[in-house]
Amino acid sequence: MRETTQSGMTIELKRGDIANQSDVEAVVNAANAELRIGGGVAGAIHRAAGPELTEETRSMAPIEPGEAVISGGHNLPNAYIIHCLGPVYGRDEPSDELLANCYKNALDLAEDHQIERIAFPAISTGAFGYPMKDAARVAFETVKKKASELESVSLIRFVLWSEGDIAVHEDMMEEVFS
Ligand code: AR6
Repeated sequence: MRETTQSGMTIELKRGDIANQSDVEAVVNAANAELRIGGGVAGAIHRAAGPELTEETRSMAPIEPGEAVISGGHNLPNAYIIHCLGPVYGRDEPSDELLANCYKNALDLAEDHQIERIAFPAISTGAFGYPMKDAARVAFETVKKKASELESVSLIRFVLWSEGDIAVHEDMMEEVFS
C-alpha cells in the first residue's frame, strides 16, 4: 500500500528528496536543537533554502525533543518549513511519545497556517538512530489519531530516501490503516 485515505485526507509514500517537493506548501525538517544546518535532511533543507533560513530560525532556537517551530521557505519551492526535533533513540525518553509529539505539533502548526499539503521525512531515523519500522508505526498511528480533527490539511506525504525505507512504510501502512 503506497496511499490511503483517512477521514477524507490522503496519506501517501514517495521516494525522493524532501528539499525537492514543489507541490506542497510545507516541508518538515528533521532538525537539530539549534535549528542550524546539519547532515541528512537538515543539510539538504538548509542548503536549498539558503543562509537566510538560519538567520530566521536563530531566534527560535534552541528547541526541545518533540517540539516544532515554523519558518518561511526562503529559496525552497515551499511557503513554509516546519522544524521538528526528534528524539535521539536510547537517550530522549519516552522516545515514542516524543516522536509522536513531533508529528502532532507539526500538524497543529500546519492547521494554524491553513496548510493543505505537507511532506514529512522519517524523523529521527538517520543520525538519531530510531529504528525505521518503529518510527513508521509511531508516525502512522499519530496521523491516524489526528486525521478526524484536521480541517485544513488534506494531504500528508512521507518522503523516504530509499526503496527499502518505502517497503518498510508500505507494510506498516497496511498494518495501521487497514
Ligand atoms: N530527503 C528525504 N529523506 C532524507 C534526506 C533527504 N534529502 N536525507 C536523509 N534522509 P536525519 P534525524 C533520510 O539524519 O535522524 C542532522 O544532522 C535519512 O535516510 O536527517 O532526525 C541534524 O542536524 C533518514 O531516514 O534526521 C540533526 O542533528 C531520515 O531522512 C540530526 O541529523 C532522517 O535522517 C537529526 O537526525
